[in-house]
Amino acid sequence: MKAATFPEGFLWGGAVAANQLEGAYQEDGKGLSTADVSPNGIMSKPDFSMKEFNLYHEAIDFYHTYKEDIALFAEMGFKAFRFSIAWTRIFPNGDETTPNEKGLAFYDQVIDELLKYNIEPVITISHYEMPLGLVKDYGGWKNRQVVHFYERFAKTILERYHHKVKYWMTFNEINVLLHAPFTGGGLLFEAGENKEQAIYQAAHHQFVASSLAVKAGHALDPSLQIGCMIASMVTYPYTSKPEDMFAALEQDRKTLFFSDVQSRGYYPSYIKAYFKEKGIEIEMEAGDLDLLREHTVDYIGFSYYMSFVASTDPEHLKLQTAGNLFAGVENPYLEASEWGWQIDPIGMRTVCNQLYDRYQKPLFIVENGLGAIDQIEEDGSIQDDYRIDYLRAHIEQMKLAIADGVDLIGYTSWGPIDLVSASTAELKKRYGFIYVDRDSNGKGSNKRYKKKSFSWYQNVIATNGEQL
Ligand code: BGP
Repeated sequence: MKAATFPEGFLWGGAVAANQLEGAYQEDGKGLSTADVSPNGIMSKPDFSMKEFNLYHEAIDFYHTYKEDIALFAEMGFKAFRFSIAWTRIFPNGDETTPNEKGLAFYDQVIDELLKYNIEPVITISHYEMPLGLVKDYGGWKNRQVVHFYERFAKTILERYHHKVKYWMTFNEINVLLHAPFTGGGLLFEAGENKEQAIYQAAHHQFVASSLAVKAGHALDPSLQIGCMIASMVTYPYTSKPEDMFAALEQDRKTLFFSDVQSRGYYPSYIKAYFKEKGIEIEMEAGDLDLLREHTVDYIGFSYYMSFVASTDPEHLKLQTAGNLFAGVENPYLEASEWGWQIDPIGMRTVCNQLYDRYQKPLFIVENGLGAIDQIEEDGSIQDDYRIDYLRAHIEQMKLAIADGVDLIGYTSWGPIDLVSASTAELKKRYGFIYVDRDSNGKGSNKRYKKKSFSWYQNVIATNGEQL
């Protein structure tokens, strides 16, 4: 094993998203978001009538418990905490010209609470939600006007917090737009509409919006670090058949296309060839391509949960497994979580190397973790050794990636406190070091308990990853 250590100042911590933990979905002037009409998670059809029970509405009530929750993160020794700002707390319908002061006041308090403990706030500007008003009145990200509403939102929070917050991300898992277009872009389709055309047009609008946010942030302070964030989806060929290898490469390009544009600043030739083949034409305004080229991201943020497999053999294609947002071909060498996500720590080292080879920019792993069912014992303890094993194995591979020469600046594991899942809208799928007594029906005391992994992670951070 190569000798490796984590650099000093490595950003250990946890990551969450507003809609998955805040609750208080109509408090202090907040408007409805796409998450508020998605009771069954991001892959399901929205319920505009809002008749179905929606766990996101109350979530784990972080809006009211942030102080005690942040105190627990501080006890674990967090150096960083990644969270998103609910767009609808700041611009309830999305197209207002003045922000909602009460919404900003909430994030003032969250940020100050983090700084009190020397925890670096890391902000995702948009994480899997947008104002429902922008969907109903404008058609979501299909519409160019949404770029300007996003720009106003991004500028508002950048101006307010740039003195206190150095690390930003423009869109969570931007590539998920291809797989969950309503969650990723507020997109709904008419019968017969060319979906791919609409999705890539929306992606272009998000790229422009992302560059405008980078531009605005750097104008305020050139030392701000503004990154992209992709759901990494490294793909293995099922066999060494050259056809399988090429299929894997093509599948990876569906992900890397997004970081290519955001980090290199131009549309790669392979996607132009693909657009040509499919008859996809992207409408652009004069100056768009300059903007993309001039305002690229400072670092590559990504989530990593699992790897994927590609095959061209119809027999192999039948071997499906569940996964982060879409099913794929099962990998016979890997075990899977209770939700069918295949566990592959070495894949994380591979992704780190691939992304660093490709972009030569700092990497930030901003999500990783194991969603599992936890049991409270009679003495109130939660023995989540399976979670510790998962995290340990991944952190070991991160260490090796650093030894490989990768510039990795931080690791924020997903859901340090149990929260509502994005893909299935459940609370029984838990990621936390902190257990929340609330079930998928919203029942329970909402009390917090420390799991066994709590003190384990505390020691990992205290020893800067030396003791796993
Ligand atoms: C990512 C999302 C997160 C998060 C995580 C875990 O795709 O960025 O919001 O929820 O996956 O997924 P899930 O909650 O479905 O288990």
